[in-house]
Amino acid sequence: MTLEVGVLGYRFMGKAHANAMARLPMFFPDAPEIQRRVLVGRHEEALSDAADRLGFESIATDWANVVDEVDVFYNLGPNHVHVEPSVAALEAGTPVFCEKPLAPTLEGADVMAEAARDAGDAVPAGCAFNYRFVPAIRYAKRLLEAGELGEIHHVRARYLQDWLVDPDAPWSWRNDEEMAGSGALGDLGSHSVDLLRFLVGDVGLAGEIDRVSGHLQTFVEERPTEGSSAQNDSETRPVTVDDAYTAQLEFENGAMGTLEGSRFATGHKNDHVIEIHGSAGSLRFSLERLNELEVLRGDDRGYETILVTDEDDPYVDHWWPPGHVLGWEHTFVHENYEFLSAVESGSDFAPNFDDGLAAQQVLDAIEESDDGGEWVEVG
Ligand code: SOE
Repeated sequence: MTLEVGVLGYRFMGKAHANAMARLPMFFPDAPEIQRRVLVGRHEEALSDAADRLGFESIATDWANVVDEVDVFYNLGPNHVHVEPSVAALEAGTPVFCEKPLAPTLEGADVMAEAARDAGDAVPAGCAFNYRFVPAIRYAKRLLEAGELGEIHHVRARYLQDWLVDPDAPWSWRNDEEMAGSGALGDLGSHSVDLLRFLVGDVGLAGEIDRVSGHLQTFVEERPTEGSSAQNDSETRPVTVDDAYTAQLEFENGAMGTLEGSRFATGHKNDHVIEIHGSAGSLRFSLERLNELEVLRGDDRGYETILVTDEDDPYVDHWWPPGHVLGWEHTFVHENYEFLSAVESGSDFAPNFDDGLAAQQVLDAIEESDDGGEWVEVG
């Protein structure tokens, strides 16, 4: 059976997922056969160009006409269009793959998770946290699950970018609370929270994040609209989200965590680092060196760098001979493979909408803590 896929959104994420779909038949021959059936967006001309480039058969300017016509619906639009089309698709019994963060608000994420539960297990609803599909991250999870780090005491994640440090960088939907929900917190923090939940969220490890203390900061309060510049007195729009955030976490089993995310970290382009310390060892992962995992065991004096590029490492056998490293785009191929396979077999996919909701609950508690100046319980 060929799965007909409809995709809403044709910019950054549209490109990343279309590229992944195109790679599947070449590198994952057991993946379901798919047809890039229809690309959905608002501006017909740009949409047509994108459909040609990304290999879609047709275009549509109204998602409502698409969600029950296809076998799978991808929601890759800005955060404020995540809720309505995803819920409509699930109500029509169409599996949904939605970009992160699941929704701009906790209320929206709740509605989406409920729609996914109502649709039932045979209709997978995935939240596209692509970093779970980095081979080194899955390798780290295996180590943690095997108890090789022992009892977990500290977890740390920082996700640093710098694309807003220039006050003249143009305003976009990502600077607007209505459309994005939050700033660095939702965009970058959702990845950090999800990875920590994925790695140490099991009851046998640190468990879930129980309570948080958060701090949000906006460094530049307004930005020029696209095509104008703050210097020449031109039009500006207010920035209504955070540029950066920090948080302290307490996990169910007593482990301590710290999070940091910023769009103002000069010189850091896409720098996501995870560190975990347990009673039997420590590990360190950096997205800038995503083929490596650093592991320190017992009382070793330093970290050993493990190259996660062997044929028995997760997903590597599908690509090149050992040592022929993978990149950022491969994470999308891996998640598309898993998601579409789940659609074909009508089985659950993780991360699902409940995982998206769980991340949103942590983000929401961080914001509430910043507002009230106190620790906040999650959920
Ligand atoms: C933001 O700059 C962004 O594109 C995020 O939206 C993505 O989720 C992240 O993977 C890279 O950075």
